[in-house]
Amino acid sequence: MSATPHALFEPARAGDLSLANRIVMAPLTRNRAPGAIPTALMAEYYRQRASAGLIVSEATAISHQAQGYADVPGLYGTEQLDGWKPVTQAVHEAGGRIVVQLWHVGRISHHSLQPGQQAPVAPSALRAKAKTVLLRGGQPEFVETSTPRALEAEELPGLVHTYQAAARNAVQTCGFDGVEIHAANGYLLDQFLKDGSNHRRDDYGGSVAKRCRLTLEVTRAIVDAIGGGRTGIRLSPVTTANDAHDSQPQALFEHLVRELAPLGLAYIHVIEGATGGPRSLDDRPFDYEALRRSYRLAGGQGAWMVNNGYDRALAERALQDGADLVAFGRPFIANPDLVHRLREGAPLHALDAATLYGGGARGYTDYPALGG
Ligand code: 8OZ
Repeated sequence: MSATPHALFEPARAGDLSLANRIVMAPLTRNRAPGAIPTALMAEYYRQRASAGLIVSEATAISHQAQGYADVPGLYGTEQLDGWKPVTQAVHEAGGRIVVQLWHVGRISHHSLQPGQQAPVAPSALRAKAKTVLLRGGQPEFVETSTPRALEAEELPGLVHTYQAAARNAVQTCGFDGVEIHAANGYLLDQFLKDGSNHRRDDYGGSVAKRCRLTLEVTRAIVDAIGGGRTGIRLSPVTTANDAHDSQPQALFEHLVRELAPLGLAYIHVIEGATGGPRSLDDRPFDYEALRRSYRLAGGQGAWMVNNGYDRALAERALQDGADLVAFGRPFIANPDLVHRLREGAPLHALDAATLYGGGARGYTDYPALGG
């Protein structure tokens, strides 16, 4: 399956989804949903970027407890569900595809964002050496995360059900083409996967198999509700984000993808290296090819989506080396027509870091398309 140099711009499949090209807009947190309700401005933002083969929405909280940042959207209240409808409609009208990223932050939260101002939840009561973002007078403010409480084993079936309900609502009510399970970047599922954050002694901690259990239960429940062909998952084996750490990531993630293989997922989305940072880390080596091989040898047929610091040349090489889809993050912020620009070899606009998190149209929907 050797890809041609132009494969990036050719149609592809990811499970049930037919994509116009192999360029994916990665999930990007933008904090522009006051009250967790998606806005008309968000519909415009995503519509502008609909020439991506697939858009993965910004991380979206599956419950109030899942919230960890100011003004990020949710998928649990009627107004939130209604707010997403114009977003998916806008992307579809522009010929695009969009899945929603299902998010529970776990311990990466602040008690002021939690129901009843309570402690955030986590596999174990270990505070992350990490910050979250509150908004003060509309300006982002970085604050230390709060100390979490450990989830009781009896709470976990309800949590799985919450993920499942969000997935069902996403597809049936909001019109999303599918969902991406956020199991990366040091959030709840990644906290359960990795032994730096999971010190449990029950069936959800200890061995690799037990630490994978919650992520697999969530994935199976979602597959039961909406089908594997509409379900993707995002993993970050060695990211440094949010104090994530595991002593043996290769064994952990190879086990996980082998267990995911029979579920018929649309895609596996892998962040290579440190999220938004270096693609390889001397002190956290990882063999991504071996990971993909483990998945394929176990019968996994989902699209293999790679992410982190890609440009066109690197993306084409990745496709030749066996990846199916390439996710671009920050370049999509300042270049709504990124697909066109990559195809033409046109220069890319630089993003304005000051308008990344929070605010309105400035630095959000006012980046120009070429000739537009
Ligand atoms: C940047 C700021 C806040 C959240 C992630 C959802 O890293 C995020 C995120 C990124 O996955």
